[in-house]
Amino acid sequence: MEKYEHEYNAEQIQVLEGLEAVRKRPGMYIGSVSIRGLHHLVYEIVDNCVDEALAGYCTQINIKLEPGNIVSVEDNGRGIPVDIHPKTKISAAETVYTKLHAGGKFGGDSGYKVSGGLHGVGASVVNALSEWTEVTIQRDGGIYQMKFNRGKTVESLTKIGESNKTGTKVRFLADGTIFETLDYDFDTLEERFREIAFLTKGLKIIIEDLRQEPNKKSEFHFEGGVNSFVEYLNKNKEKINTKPIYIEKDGEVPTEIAIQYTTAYSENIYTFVNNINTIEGGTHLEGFKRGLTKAFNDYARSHNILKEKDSNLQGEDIREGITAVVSVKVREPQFEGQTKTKLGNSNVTGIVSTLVNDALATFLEENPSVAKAILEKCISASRAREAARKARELVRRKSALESTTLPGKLADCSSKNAEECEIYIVEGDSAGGSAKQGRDRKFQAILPLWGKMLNVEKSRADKIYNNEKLQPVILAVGAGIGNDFDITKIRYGKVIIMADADVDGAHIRTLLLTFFFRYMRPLIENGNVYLAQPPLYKLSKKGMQDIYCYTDEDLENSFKELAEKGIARDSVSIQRYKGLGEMNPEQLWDTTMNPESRILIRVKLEDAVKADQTFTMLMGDEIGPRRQFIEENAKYVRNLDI
Ligand code: 28F
Repeated sequence: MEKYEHEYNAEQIQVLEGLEAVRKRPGMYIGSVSIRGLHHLVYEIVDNCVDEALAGYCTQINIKLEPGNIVSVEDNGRGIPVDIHPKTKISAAETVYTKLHAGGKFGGDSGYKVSGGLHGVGASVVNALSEWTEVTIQRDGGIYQMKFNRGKTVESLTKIGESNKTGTKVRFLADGTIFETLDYDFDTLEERFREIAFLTKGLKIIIEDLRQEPNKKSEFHFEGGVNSFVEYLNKNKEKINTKPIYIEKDGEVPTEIAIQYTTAYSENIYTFVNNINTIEGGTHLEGFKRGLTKAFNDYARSHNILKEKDSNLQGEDIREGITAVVSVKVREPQFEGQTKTKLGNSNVTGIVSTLVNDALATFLEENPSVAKAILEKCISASRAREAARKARELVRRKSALESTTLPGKLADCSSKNAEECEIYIVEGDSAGGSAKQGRDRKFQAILPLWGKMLNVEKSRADKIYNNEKLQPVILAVGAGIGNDFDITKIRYGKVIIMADADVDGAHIRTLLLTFFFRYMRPLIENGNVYLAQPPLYKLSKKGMQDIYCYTDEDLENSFKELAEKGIARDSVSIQRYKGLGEMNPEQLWDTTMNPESRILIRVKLEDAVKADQTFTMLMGDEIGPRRQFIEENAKYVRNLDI
């Protein structure tokens, strides 16, 4: 320990050790030191502003990305208290910035902290991981400021002026020796702040990117709260109830819910606890589903829509086509699950289900035409489910008769070790033929697709089971679909879509991705889905080894390299590949299938909200947005991140 630190009192030394721990193992506090961890710093600071908004004192947050990757966050709340703590002899504000978990300590009992990131570690962690931090507070008639370097106080809180306003402003430069990058992604931050604004009714959030010209600026302010969120999610869908059903209640577990049915078949329920997206669901989601199922069944019974002989509608029937946002505030949330995004607090289930049941019962009584429209859809969903069950059984029985569960067109691999196995899904028989001959049959299986295209956005499960194009895919992957999908049963570690680099290829790619997204989502979440990347060009010249180019940029670079070797552009012949079928088996192996030399793009699911919107738009009815998307994204297919 350095000498001067002995001059501080014991408590102070502990503080310094605390923040040293953060710098030693940053991943423990912010997850990682990648761009995700970097963004986490911003979220931690903004969360403190949101807490102040939830307490009822802050109406606006301004976030700026300044040149040099400095982040500035400002709120118009009460300002962090500046009075001196009698025990530590330092100001409350400095304590918040230098004491590990100061936020958490003030939480729970005092009830102050309800918002907060996954790690909920607060401002001191941001301070510890920043080259410098500067905090300016307006409060009690004054302007106060303090400064830190890598978590250590450089200037204690000092009054630097007078002011009759209140608020807190923090500027920091993340530590470049800790983070892999300091290059914040505006779109990612913007998306998160939009979400926070939806979840915090009335709060205005402004984010600006001043790092380059032209500057960017987005402003989010939703008086409708989660209602506006649901309208945003459904903006490209055809609605059944034009105005979302809104449920709100304060109390032990403050809850805000919006529900809107669409004519689509998928179920989109987004749940949040203290503004954190609980991707794995949990007790609040259970409560919501329970209340929803009960309210609709009770209404259907009492209005004789379900007759005495009819069995109850099942939850999944009632959730067909639903878009809902469920936001709860829980004082001491217990997060469980693989990614700690599943709410565990067991009292929440009953509270939410009672609220949803009561509120919906009232709503349905008061809005009989909406009730009727939704129930009609539920009933036809229930019939379709029954048909799907029969179709599924038929598929099972048929495959049992054929004594193999595998489709006839599949050229399977010899290995049975799913981890090393790959399946190439190929459109067209000629490309399928080349792929079959070119592959390494030990671990590579080929499934050529044929038959009529089905738009899964517009079809229910029974049609999908029976579709001649998708059925072989389901059987080959071997893990079922929908609620029955079981990722532990997949027969291949890599599911690779191989399609031409043209419009038809893009179509089949989109169709299959939509299918995987809607019916085998864990496959995407788990990172098992890939896109093969066939070359666009071949350069050849007598006596020179052929060069394959995968993009136009690749092509230009190759020409440059050749020029350096004294080979002129017009002395080489360029072949532009229009389809996979133009390649012979060896070429296909060398360029697209050989693990040593191929390029595979792994399909990631970073943001389910975005993916849902994209698929709805790409496969849905509205033509305008689709055309716009294709025009905007045509050039960027290489970085496909759904
Ligand atoms: C740009 C970042 O951090 N804003 C904050 C407050 C307001 C209070 C507070 C914060 C409670 C007991 C410490 C004020 N007056 N923006 C921010 N605004 N923290 S952080 O209190 C924190 C603890 O002492 C605040 C009365 N109660 C709370």
